[in-house]
Amino acid sequence: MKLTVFEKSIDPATQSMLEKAENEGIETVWDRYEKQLPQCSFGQLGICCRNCNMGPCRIDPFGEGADKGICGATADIIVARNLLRMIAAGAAAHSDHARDAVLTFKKMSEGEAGSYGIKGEAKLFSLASEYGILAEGKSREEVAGELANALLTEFGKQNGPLLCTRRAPGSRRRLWAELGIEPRGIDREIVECMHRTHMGVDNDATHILLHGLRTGLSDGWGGSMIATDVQDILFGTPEPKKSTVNLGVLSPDKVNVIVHGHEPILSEMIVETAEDPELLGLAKEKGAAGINVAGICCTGNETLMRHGTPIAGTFLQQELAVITGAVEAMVVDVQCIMPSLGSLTGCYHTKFISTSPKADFPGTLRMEFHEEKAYETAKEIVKTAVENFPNRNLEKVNIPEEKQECMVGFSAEAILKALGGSPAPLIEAIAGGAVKGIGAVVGCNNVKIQHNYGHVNLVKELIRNNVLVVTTGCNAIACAEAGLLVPEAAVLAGNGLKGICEALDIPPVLHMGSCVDISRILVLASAIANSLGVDISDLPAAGAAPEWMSEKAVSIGAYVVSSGVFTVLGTVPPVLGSQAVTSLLTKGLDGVIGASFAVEPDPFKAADMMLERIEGKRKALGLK
Ligand code: XCC
Ligand code: SF4
Repeated sequence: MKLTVFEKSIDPATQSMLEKAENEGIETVWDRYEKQLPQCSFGQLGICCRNCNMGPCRIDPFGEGADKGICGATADIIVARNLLRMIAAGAAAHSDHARDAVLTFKKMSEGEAGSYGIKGEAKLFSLASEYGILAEGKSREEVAGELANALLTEFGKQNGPLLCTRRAPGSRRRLWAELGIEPRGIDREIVECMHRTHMGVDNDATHILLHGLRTGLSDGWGGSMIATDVQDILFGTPEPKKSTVNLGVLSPDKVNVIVHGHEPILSEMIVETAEDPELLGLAKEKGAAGINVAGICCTGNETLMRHGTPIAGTFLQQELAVITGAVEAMVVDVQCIMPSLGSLTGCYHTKFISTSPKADFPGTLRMEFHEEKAYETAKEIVKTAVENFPNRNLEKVNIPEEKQECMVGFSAEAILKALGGSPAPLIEAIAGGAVKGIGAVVGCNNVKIQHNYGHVNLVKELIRNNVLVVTTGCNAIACAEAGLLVPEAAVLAGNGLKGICEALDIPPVLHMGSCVDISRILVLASAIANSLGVDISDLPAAGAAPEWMSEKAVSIGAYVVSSGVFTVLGTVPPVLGSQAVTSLLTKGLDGVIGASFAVEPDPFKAADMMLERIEGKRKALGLK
């Protein structure tokens, strides 16, 4: 099977770079995908186990061969354990990111993170009071220090519940408590996943999955929420602003520096140093017209939301950015960074710079990033990029024209502000039927789905049916590329939603940030539910991850559903090898926590499922 560039992506910029790659004989993620086909069906079904060295074991899905592992583990047990390990990895990724943000915050409060400060003072004080810290008579730094310690405690706590869960409606919290899935400590839940899945520990699928929900909750209402909060204090809470996206944001005559990964701790500093007069002078000396910083994946979303820094692309466009031949430095931290970038950058002049003490890749220039010398290191990194500018091979340069305007920066705070201070106008619009409900559409790209096809069509279908969409992560970037994040996109919305967007001058699709910022969606949903006096599961809302691929997305799915939001997955998780697990996830959960998963690769059908759920919730609330 050989896919054409048009089958690989719906995005013209992506298609043209894929053509360039073919012409230059450069391998991309799609080529490697084709070489993996057909993919292992034991893996796809989730029925292979390597959790001990009597194995590996696999279950015969046709019921002819082995129906148990050597220890006696059934397909149900193996599938559930494998899923729990995915949740653990995803929750760990988000929460360890959060831990680093808090540690930076703590160092900042002690005056040991020179270049960082407090840009979100209001958030500092509101969070401090939420954590019971008295601010009176204390300096900002003292309050920050106490808050940092309180936040760090959330990671190592033995007994819950995590304090952020107090933001959830009371009925939801009581349900979690009754089910015994209130998250206790962030690290504790993740460690317990590893313990339970060790050979011969937890061997009941339902029991295993309930802990999966608890671990997910420790991410959504713990790690991710803390990451968002602390980053807002350090860098400011996002507010609406304009920017541009897609590969066309790369500059033909400026030094292009790409920040890729997830932690704004790094990308914030890079953005700042790009305005350093000394570096700008050096750029001029090297024949460049300036320094252009552009993002990829969620670290890009972070700087986009706070500074309007342009975004060069989604997860599946990371290699294509290098293939433009116009990138002087690809600077990465953690998560979603393809190790292929090492050999790929070797084919161009691009410097591949890894910065995280935790993450290295083949072929990188290592420039480890530490808070104490953040500005200096960032400056060194950008200087390396500037000095690389003369090595750009003009014959290899081809930057796609496509770049799209977008309006971003819709934190929960910004949305409430746009509504005039309370969710009341939105609730009225929902009650009156102008807005049918809210769709949260998030998540990655996945080569198994035509790039951006799932994202863009699902979202278009929702807004056409008067569902206001909130988005984060790569879905947000995909929507931006398709021109859905501008107020003018209201013409694609149904009449009711269109009227609201025009009145408020907002897009029908609101960019709420990076993947850890799905916590902002939880906060917004709670604010709406609380002001109606209902549970989140009563709201006319539904979620989707049309092209998800990462383990983080599995953790997200676990906490979104546990928070009461029906969620449609566009790619099939590796669970179909167990009837019991599949039916629990897609049906059984509904009776337990008021929401469940569905799997539907076709975005139009997925939209229908979400609309049906939204209609059902409207009816239950007595809305027409
Ligand atoms: Fe990664 Fe967050 Fe997925 Fe995009 S969406 S591919 S996780 S960057 Ni979260
Ligand atoms: Fe096989 Fe059981 Fe060991 Fe898994 S834990 S590898 S099923 S013996």
